[in-house]
Amino acid sequence: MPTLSMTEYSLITNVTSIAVAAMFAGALFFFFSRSQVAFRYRPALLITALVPAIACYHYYRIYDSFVAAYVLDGGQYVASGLAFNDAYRYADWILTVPLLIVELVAVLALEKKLANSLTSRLSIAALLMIALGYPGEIATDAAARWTWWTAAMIPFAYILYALYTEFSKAVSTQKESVQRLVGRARAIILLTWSFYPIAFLAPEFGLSGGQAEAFLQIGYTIADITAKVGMGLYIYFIALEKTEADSREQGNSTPAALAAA
Ligand SMILES: *C/C=C(C)/C=C/C=C(C)/C=C/C1=C(C)CCCC1(C)C
Repeated sequence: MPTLSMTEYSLITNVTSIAVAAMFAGALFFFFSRSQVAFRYRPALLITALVPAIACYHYYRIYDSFVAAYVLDGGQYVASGLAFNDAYRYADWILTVPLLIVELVAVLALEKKLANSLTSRLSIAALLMIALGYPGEIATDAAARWTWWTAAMIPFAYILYALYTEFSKAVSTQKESVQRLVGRARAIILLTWSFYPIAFLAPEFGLSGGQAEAFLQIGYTIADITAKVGMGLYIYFIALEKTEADSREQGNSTPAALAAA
């Protein structure tokens, strides 16, 4: 573990601590908002709640593991000898990244065959992407890091490609307001998910020591909050919008009828 300045250490611990709170709040919010949407969209919101719930647990472990890995020594934070367990992050991603795909497909209530095919192909690609990234994350030599990075970029490119081609076709039959919201949810995926492979390469671009550590930990954490809670909000908006549209089609207008539709 690289030596950290007081500022680097407190930035990392504060941001990971905020992540515990944000993930907890997101999980509660999405869980209880299920009652506002029609039955067919509730499984999507349940998954949307599970993602930050899983991440809340892992951020609690990340925070603890990080604090234990350092001791204050002469105005600086130096390695305590206890290892910081980076695997919590990857354990979290391997569960939550496929679930993020599942929630996005589920909320669209697409035709079953298409939904199953999109979900299975994209979540397998997500699993592969994380599994191939991990050996690179823990490797110390540049050649190994670049090799695993390149391997993980293939399923990553496939996911983005499918989201911008097949997925567009799949949502083209939906209401315009829904298409717009789906477009924003997809933009969140493109922007936040692209941050990870870039941050991963920070050491290759000359960042080192405490600076690289702070950049990576803070960057991953902010991207995680946006990709899970920020994206979750769009899933919630899509579910609300579709509930309203479905119910208008059926001629209902009271809020109770909307939620029961
Ligand atoms: C909530 C957590 C999310 C959305 C995590 C997403 C992670 C990625 C998109 C990671 C991608 C990577 C590559 C494309 C190559 C290098 C290795 C990774 C795993 C950092």
